[in-house]
Parts: sequence; C-alpha cells; structure tokens
Amino acid sequence: TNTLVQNESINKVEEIKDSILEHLCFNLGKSPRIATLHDWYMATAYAARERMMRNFVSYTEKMQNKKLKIVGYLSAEFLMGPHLGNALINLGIENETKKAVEQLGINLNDVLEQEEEPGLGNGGLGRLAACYLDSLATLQVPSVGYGIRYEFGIFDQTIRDGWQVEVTDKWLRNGNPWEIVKPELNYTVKLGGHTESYTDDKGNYRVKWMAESEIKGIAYDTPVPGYKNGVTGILRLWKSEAVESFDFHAFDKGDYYGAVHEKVFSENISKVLYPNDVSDEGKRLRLSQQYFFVSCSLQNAFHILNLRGLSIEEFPESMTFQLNDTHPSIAIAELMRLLIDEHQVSWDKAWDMTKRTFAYTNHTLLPEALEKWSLPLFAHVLPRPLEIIYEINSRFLLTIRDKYPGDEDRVKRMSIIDERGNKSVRMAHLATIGSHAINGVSALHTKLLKQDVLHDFYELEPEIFFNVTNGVTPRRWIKLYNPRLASLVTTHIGEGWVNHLETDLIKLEQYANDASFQQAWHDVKRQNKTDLADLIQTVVGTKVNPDSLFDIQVKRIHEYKRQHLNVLYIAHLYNRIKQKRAEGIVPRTFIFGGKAAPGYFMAKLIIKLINSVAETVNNDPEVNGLIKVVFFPDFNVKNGAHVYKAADLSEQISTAGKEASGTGNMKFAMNGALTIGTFDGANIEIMECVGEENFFLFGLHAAEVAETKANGYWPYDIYNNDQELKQVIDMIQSGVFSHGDTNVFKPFVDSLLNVDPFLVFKDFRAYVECQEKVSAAYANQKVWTKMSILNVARMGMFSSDRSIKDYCENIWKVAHG
Ligand code: 26Q
Repeated sequence: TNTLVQNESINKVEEIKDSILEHLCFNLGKSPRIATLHDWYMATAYAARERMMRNFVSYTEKMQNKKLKIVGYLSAEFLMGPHLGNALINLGIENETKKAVEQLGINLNDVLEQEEEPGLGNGGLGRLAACYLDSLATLQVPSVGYGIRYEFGIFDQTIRDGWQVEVTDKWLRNGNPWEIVKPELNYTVKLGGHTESYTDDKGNYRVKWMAESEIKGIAYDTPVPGYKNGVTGILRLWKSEAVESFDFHAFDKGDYYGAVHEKVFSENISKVLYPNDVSDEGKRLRLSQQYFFVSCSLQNAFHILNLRGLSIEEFPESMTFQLNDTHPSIAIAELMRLLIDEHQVSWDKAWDMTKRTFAYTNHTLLPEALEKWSLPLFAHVLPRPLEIIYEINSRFLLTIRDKYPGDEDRVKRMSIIDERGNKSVRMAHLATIGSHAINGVSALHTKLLKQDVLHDFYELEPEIFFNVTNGVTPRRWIKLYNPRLASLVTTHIGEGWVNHLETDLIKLEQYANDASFQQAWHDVKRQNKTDLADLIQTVVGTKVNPDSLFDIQVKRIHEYKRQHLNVLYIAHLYNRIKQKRAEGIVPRTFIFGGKAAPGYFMAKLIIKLINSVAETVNNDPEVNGLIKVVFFPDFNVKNGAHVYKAADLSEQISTAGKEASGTGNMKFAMNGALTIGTFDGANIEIMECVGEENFFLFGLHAAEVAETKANGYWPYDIYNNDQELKQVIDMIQSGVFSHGDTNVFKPFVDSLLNVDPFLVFKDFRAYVECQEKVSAAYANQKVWTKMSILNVARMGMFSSDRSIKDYCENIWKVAHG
C-alpha cells in the first residue's frame, strides 16, 4: 500500500503541475519562460480554486435541502488573511503543490509571498469571523458569511521618524483570483428620502419609502475550504454599483455628467473599511455601508428561500443570522421592513419571525465603544427603518412599563433611543431586543455583560444570555504558520489534532517531562526565533539575538491594551542598566506590532514612544545588547505568520474588565508561548486550562478596577510613592528618549499623571514583580520548555471548532459534523 500511496501522490503532483501550466496559459496568457513570480502565484491560486469549486457547487446544491437550516454570519469585517497557503493545507495538497512548483523551477514560499492579503477587517472581530468560516466549513455546517467587498481594506502602516503613517491598501491592484463575481445576484438598496403612507386595496395601512437614491449590490463569492472534507463554504461580499435606471434617467435629461456623478456616489458605499475608531456618530457613509450589506444579504436570503421552494413563514426555520457585534444590527429593522412592506406580513407575525431569526454577539464592554448613531443622521439616511425602530421601541417600552410600573428611570435606560443630550439610536439595545440569543465572547465578558452593560436586559430575560468563548482555527494558526511544531506534534500524537484539537492535543502532556522531546521542542522554538530574527533584520534593520527571551505584544494599539505599561517596564530596565543595577536581567527582545486608528492621537503617540525607546536602548553601548526593542511595522495576518510561532512570552496585559476576550492570547499560547497576563477576557480561561503554575498572572481584578475608580484614583500619588516609577516617568518627560525634546511626550505623561484612565500606574509594581518571575523562570530552560509543552497540550478548548459547536448546539440549533 505504501507504493500505492506514493504513486497516487506522484499522480497528484503531475495533475497539479498540469493544472498550473494550463491556468498560466489560458487565464494569464503567459508562457513559463516569461511568467513572473506573480503569474505563478495566480496560476497556482487558480489551480487550487479549481479544486474547491466542485465542492462549492455540490455544497450549494446540498443547501437546497429544505430541512437544513443555513447559518448566515453577518459581519462588517472578514479578516481572511492570504488564501493560497490555507487552501493548500485544507485541500491536503501542500506537499504535492510544493513539489509541483519545484518541478517548474519555483519555490512555493516565494509564490505564497506574492499574495496581497485581503485586509477587510480591523483586528480581533474581523479575524474571528474568518476563523469561524473555517470551522463552519470544517464542521460541515451549511453557512454563508455575508459582508462588504471593500475596495480599500485596513490601511498599510509605515513608520516615518517613529510615527505611524497610513498608506491606502490597494489589495485589488493585481487582481483577485479567489473571488467569483455573480452579476445575476444583485439587489437594490434604498437610501434617504421620505416615507408616505397609504391604504391598500384591502384597506390596510401601508408605508412606501420614497428614496432619495438607490444603489445596487453585486455578489462576489469566495470559496472557503473545510479541512480535508470535500466541503467548500461561501464568503459572499457585496460591492456597490449604480443602478442602471439612474443612468438612463440622467441621459433622458441630457445630463451625462450628472449620471456619472450618481455612479461615483453609488460606488463609494463599498469603497473603504472604517478603522475601529473612538466612536463617531457622524459617519454617514459608515451607516450607509451597514445598511447596504445587510439589506443585500437579507434580500439574498429571501431569494434562497424561494429557490428552496419554501414559504415566507418558514424563514426562521430555514435560516438563522448571527450578528457580529452591532455593526449589522440594522438587519433587525430591515427584516421587519422586508416582511411588512414587501411581503405584506402583519407586525406581530413579522416580529415573532425576526426575533427567531437573529442572535447577537457583543464584543465590547467599553461604554464609549458601544455603537450609537445620531438620530437626525439616522432619520436622514434610513427614514423607513427608523420608523420601524420607533415602533419596535414603543411596543417594547410598553412591556417594560407593564412589568415595572412607575419605573421611568428603567424605561429611559432601556429605550433604543437615548434621549439625553443629542438624541441617538443605541444599536446594542436594538440588537438585544430583536434577538432570541445574545452572547459574550469569554466567561468574564459574559458575566460583566449580565452584571453591568446589559443588566436591565438580563433581568428581563436571563434565559437569552449565553457565553461562547472565542476560539481560533488550528489549521491556519498552527499547521500552516508553525509547520515545525505541527510536524513534531504529529510525529508524537498523530494528525488528529488538526481538526480535533479539543480531544487530541492533550496527548502531548505525556511528553512534557521527556528530555529528548523537550530538546526537540526547544529546537523548534529556537529555529522559529531565528526566522523572525532574520525577518526583523531585513524589515527593521535591527539585529536581535535568537537566544534572548522573545517578549511579544502584537495587537491594535489602544490605551486599554496598555502597550505603554510594557514600555514603562522597558524604560525601567534601561534605567537599571544605566544605574549599574542590571543583575538578574535576562537578555530580552521586546517586540511590538499593531496599528493605531488614524484619528487616535494617544495611540499614535504610544507608537512614537515605542520607537523612541527602541532607538535609545538599541544604540546605547552600555546596554550592550542585553535588551533590544523592535517595532515591527504593518502587523497583519501575513506578518502574524512569523510572529506567534517565535514568541517565548505573550503580553496580554489589558486593564481587567476591558478586553472582551482577546484571540491573540490563544494564538500565542497554542504555539508554545507562556503568557504574562491580567485577569481579563479569555486570559482567565486560558490560565484555568494550562494551570496557574504555567501562567504569569498579575494585577487588579475587574471588580478592583471598578472599586479603585469609584473611590477616587490619584495616579500622581502612586508616582510620588514609587521611586522607580517616578524615575521612568521623569526620564520620558525630560527627553531621555527624544533627544532632549520635552514636548513630544508631554501629553502622554500628563494623561498618566492626571487621569491614567486604564490604571497603568496602579498595576506597574505588580507587573514589574511578575516580569522578574518570568526572568527567573526563563533562566531555567528545561523548566521553561516543560511549561511551554504543557501550555500547548492544554489549549485544545480554544479551537474555533469548539466555539462553532457551542453556537450550533446552544444558539443556532443546527447539526454539525
Ligand atoms: C464601529 C463604528 C464605526 C467605525 C468602526 C467601528 C468598529 C469597527 C471594528 C468598532 C469595533 C471594531 C472591532 C472590534 C473588535 O475587534 N473587538 C474585539 O473582538 C474580539 C473578538 O471577539 C475580542 O477578542 C476582543 O477582545 C475585542 O476587542
């Protein structure tokens, strides 16, 4: 049988090679002689796509089965990362493809490097959606991911003079071989204008939306391969275009330029992804985007219903929609509108159907990050959906008044409309009221949702609250991006872990004390670190020592994530070295990566500070390479491939109660990094799984954070009472890291001394002490390696397969593989 398998593999290599050559000729019009690396990438991508399309078609066929409930995952963001490597892994043809391109004289890694990643998301929430699509396909759950085909994704980050400079992301410039446009799948979406009521021929009160403009959404489908199971799921993204009627209309009047203007307006809707900014109620285009993709998706759902020969009444049994945060929550009003205005369903029936259709995932506890829209803006852009929201709200508030007579305070708190100051629409309230299930993304987050943010709603309907702790896909985050570790693991426990992480990874525990396994484990990490060191040398120009402790914090830059706590520690170490108190410091390389929202001044200043500290520390001969600091520019999925696998220490140091879950924490831990972390988000569950003795915990608990603030927090006192902290702050203020410039970091220092909204000072001492423990532990490499093995072995529950099974069983009530 061995030779049989070998022959099969050889045949496969030939097949793939032929397929690549065919696509090079027929789709790219090139001969191998003149083909560029990018041409080879495109040809290989088409060859892989071809292998997914048969499954794609059969899966779509399967979805015609009337009895299956389809999951629609509505998300404004899908941060898919490069497709090719993942497709080869999930199709199970990575080795054969490697050989095939080698025989064509090309290196597969060079080919993979060509792919421009579709950065259609900001960070955690968008990447979560991508991991979930992978698991949905792997678990054979009939599903469609619905979103927006942004022409410009998240900006590319460059660093100039230590500052972040944003560059537009032109990810489509060289074409996108993964998507298939479906021009026949197009829907019209109304915007603006006003409404008119009338009585229909049966004497019913009806409303007509006289829109100011109409735009068209076109479907672009991207296949999502399941792991070695012959299943291909669908990511369906909507691109906006002008409706033809507007062109003709303008031509009638002879207004050619007016028609073109209309076209430009329409195409703008899906033009650009908005950064995860401090909440801005004034972004009209963002609201239009949300409504646009939601309306197209729901209209598409009615089309699918029709194709399957089902009636309108069967909608909630045939399809369920998950709202990825409030960004698509306008779907609740839109489904009501489609049912009532377009399908003549009664209010009560429509409301019952709507509630059964939607479930809502909350991703934030920060009050300032809860989505709100100014009422006048909402009325201007979406007059008819707003009327429906008013009606939903007034009926809802009746039930509240009924249940809590005289409690007008509660009514005000729970209303969808915030009547204080400038009136606004609270999208989290709409999402909660219109859903049959609502979930947080980690145990702590769900607890806090029930306790604080949505407490009134929890009191009203406790049974609709669920927890679904986030997860990440082991296909991309271990097998694809850490091949050395993956093959070491497979050699010892077989390859079942790739799609059964929950049950199989634990088998590694038996090798935790095995000296030769420990050595092999250590060697893998060491090689991964060398790879990253080389990349840093090339990209940043800094030489780092692969034998030093790689201490990494990569994530969006935000004050609540406290990159600056990490920086203060580095400055503290630097101070100790300058004062000749360096004993006990183990060689460390501090690596940072992450983008700041373009309008978030303090986040951008933190990037500048990291780069300034890096410049000073890295070039000081007294430091003599003992510590190094690196800011790795443009952190994204593609760069993440080199980062997680090389980490010794994962920094998860958010203020307790602020990070809903975190998912980077999981990627690091399942690639063998130990975590230094606060009692926050999924850190807590990670610690429970890997064991307290294998986790570096520090800092205040969420309740203590709230308490500290309630009792009046004076950061200035902490600064005055901690000499080492005072020295660090004074160094920054006095220009030690800024060539004597005392202005540049003044806003940073002032904010910490006067407000310190995220309790950096309060946790500083505990963090320093915890870092000392890390250093001591790292000094014993055998013990460290054992802890690393145990971390990985016990991370099984953080597979997104487990999360998706939770959603299937508790929220969607659908079967899974
Ligand atoms: C909202 C309005 C206008 C413009 C942009 C936005 C916007 C866009 C993106 C608001 C928030 C986001 C993204 C949020 C996010 O990524 N949250 C993270 O979600 C992860 C997955 O659940 C969690 O692990 C993180 O803890 C959470 O911060």
